[in-house]
Amino acid sequence: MKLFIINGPNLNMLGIREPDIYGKLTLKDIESKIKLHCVENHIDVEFYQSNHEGDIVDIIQSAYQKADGIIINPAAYTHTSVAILDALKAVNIDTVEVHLSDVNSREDFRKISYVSSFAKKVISGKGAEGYIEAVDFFVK
Ligand code: CA2
Repeated sequence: MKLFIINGPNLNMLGIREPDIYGKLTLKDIESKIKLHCVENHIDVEFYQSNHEGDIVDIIQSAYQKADGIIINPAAYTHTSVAILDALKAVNIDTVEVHLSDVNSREDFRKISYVSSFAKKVISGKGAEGYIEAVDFFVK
């Protein structure tokens, strides 16, 4: 079992600002937690982060015939990107969408997700634990 974990724009700034919304952990801290959980469950994992929509499309395409699952936090592109949705549909790999914050209790524009129409599961508002729950989707 191989998983791609993909994080979108500004998530490289985690732990630096807005800890009240996104928590105190840096992206590296979160990736370390996920890695440990994957090792314990004999899962091979690769981490990606990009601030650029086209790069995220390229990463998703590179998962074709390589990954068994994708865990993605598309960040702001969640609410805008048909390109990311189309890339996920093109590779047709089981996908779990994760958000650190509870997007449904924030601004109305955050309630719209293009990716959700393809994702097998959406996890929102559980902080870093959301990524662990997403890995467990592929374990069980
Ligand atoms: O809750 C989430 O995980 C989001 O995907 C995070 C995105 C936001 O646009 C989505 O609506 C919900 C924003 C990530 C921004 O990350 C920051 C990190 C540190 C400081 C400021 C922003």
